[in-house]
Amino acid sequence: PASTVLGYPRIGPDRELKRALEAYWEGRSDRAALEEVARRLREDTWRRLAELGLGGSPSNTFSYYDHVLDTAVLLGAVPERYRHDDDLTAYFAMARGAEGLPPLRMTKWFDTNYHYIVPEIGPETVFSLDAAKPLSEVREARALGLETRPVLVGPVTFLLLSQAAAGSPDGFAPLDRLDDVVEVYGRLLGALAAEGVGWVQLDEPALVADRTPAELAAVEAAYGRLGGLAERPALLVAAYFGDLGEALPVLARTPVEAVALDLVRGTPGDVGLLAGKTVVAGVVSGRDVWRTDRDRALATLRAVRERVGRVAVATSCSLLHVPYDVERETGLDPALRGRLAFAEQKVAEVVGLAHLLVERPGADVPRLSAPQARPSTSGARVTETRAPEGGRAPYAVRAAAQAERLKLPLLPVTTIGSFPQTEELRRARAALAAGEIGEAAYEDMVRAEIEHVIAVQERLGLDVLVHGEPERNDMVQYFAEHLDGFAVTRHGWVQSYGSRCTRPPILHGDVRRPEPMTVRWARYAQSLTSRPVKGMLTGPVTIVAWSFVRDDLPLRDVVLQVADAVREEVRDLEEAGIGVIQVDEPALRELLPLRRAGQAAYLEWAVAAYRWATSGAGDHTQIHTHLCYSDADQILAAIDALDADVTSVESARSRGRVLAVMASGVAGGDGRGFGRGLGPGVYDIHSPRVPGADEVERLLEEALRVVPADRLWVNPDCGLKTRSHEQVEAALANVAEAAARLRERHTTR
Ligand code: THG
Ligand code: ZN
Repeated sequence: PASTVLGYPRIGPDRELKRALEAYWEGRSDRAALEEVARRLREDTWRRLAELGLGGSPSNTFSYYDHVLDTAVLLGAVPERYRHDDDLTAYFAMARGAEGLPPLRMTKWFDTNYHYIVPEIGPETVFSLDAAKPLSEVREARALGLETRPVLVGPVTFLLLSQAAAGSPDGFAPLDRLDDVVEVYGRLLGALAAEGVGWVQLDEPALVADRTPAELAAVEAAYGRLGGLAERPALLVAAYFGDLGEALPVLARTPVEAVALDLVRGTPGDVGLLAGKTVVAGVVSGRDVWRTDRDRALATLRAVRERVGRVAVATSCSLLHVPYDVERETGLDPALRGRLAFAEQKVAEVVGLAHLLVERPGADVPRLSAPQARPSTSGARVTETRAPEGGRAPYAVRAAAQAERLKLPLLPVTTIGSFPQTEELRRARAALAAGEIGEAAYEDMVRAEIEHVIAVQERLGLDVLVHGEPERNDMVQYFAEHLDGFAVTRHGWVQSYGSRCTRPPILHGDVRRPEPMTVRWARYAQSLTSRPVKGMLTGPVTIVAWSFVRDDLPLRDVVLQVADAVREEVRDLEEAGIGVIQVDEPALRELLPLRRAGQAAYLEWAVAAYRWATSGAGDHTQIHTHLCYSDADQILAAIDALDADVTSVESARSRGRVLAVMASGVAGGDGRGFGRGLGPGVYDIHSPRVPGADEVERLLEEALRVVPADRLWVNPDCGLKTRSHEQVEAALANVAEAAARLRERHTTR
């Protein structure tokens, strides 16, 4: 049977695209150079997939920035303000902004760590077909002797992920434009058919979340119409990241030729309804780095084949979310490496399973993993021995103890944790990793940076200081490097957005903290000042959300193991005399199940894990937390339930809303709302702009209308890592001045 993957990484095995993009953006190279790197990456991918023996290769999975943005361009949905004679200039303006022009919003692609650009669709948006990209990729592959299947975001998912353009009338939703959009997709299918394209893949992951009857009816109408076209390629609708559920019978009724199911996260369900179509069975996970259990995958494939007849073997979703090649990770423990599969290995698994499914005796079958013997686990360590309730004393008791110990002024000023990472430090860290400099030389630099950062904060008059995190590259990577049970990779880059990537650590065993992870630097920073220095930790949900996680334990148990390690770190920081400890949970919302049915249970254990991590702290230790969401209002009750003494929420884009909800009492559900400290961001660190003291003062006055003065904190809206030292110092000076002015007025009144 056929074998395929739903998509492939595009950043390049050595992040070639990242480098090419950044050179182009900085004016160090031209368009021709960027296009050549891109063309080479596509060629390498197609050739590699063919070499590995894959039956059907996708095309149009490449992107200069984001595939949702590409779809907007394909449909002519470029907002007026971004239009430009040069198409690439317009494209990058939407993605990154331009002089005086902010970019389109960016948000997470379902429950992954990939971020897409949110298209703007209004009642007046004029759609027009621009098929250049998919057509040229088809031709490019054909020139290499390869036929490909263009991949497109499907019309329903595209519109559901779009936002209503500013000025749209109340009640307008982008999905209202489905007929117009489907008309353009229809013309595209005609153009692809004329080009001789046999199959097209339309991605509809939005169908694995809860959908209304009206939305399902729209799906049926759209695919009925596309399926009814006389001139078109065969249609494969791909619905991944979960179960199709009630959308499966809907798709079954449409004339599409094939449906791709995610059989790793979802189940075959009513797959029999798809008899007569090809089922593209996603049995090799595109979301994790584990080798596929061959026997289980084969059993699933056979069961599906029995009910539908025609089956193709595939990945569960695009391989965009995994790194390229585990063979390059020569530094990994070979026993662990043997259990891992990155994109290349997953393609080989798909091909091997397709061979096995036809039981061709003696066929040259690439060796797939036997069911892996996992190291013995004591995974239930936390859960079996105690139900982590993690309650602290009532807030009033804690607040009194903390006030007595910390003696903070009204409207205390602090920052979120990181300070700018200097190029010098980044280079030193690389040199340390390469063995070019010694540990001692590196640590001297870290100490010097901490001294600098503490001195700056004292000079600016901040009240709760931070050490600036110069020793950390990425916060999750840092903790993974210091915890047992994690491995980190050298080349395992995964695209996060545009040119940005992370190397998700691999959580493969029981998590234990062999020794303190952050205490030394916190203690050093505290030794330099009489003001309180905040200890900085990452919360258990976030550490897990931004890693590849073992799949032999419930996620909840894994998170609780990490919570145990964080709890030990909190205790050691406290013992070292650190009076304020921030435990960030920016990814709390990220793991929220796509369907409502699972959300309450998730939030319950996620909050319990956080409380377990932090509740070992004494009353006199002040726990802070920080969350990075503009759409935090979805989970405000859960944020409240974290029970942190001080909560800062990134609110640059939705200040009013977040503040209102937090102060109104809706969050707590008990009429008291956030009855604890609250720090709405007053400096948008995502922009190079330095806010004036007057502006910050106005924002604080606004906040004071809903938050009592004795609970309001003054802080930027996120970490300062991506800004320059100059910008940060200028901005923080203004923030401190605004706080001082208000403090004056509030105490003399
Ligand atoms: N760390 C991790 N995951 C994350 C974030 C993070 N996921 C969500 C969000 N933050 C994603 N945002 C970013 C922001 C910046 C970068 C990556 C993801 C980034 N990466 C560097 C790059 O691509 O050049 C490489 C960083 C490194 O050297 O480790 O700038 O903060 N885990
Ligand atoms: Zn943040």
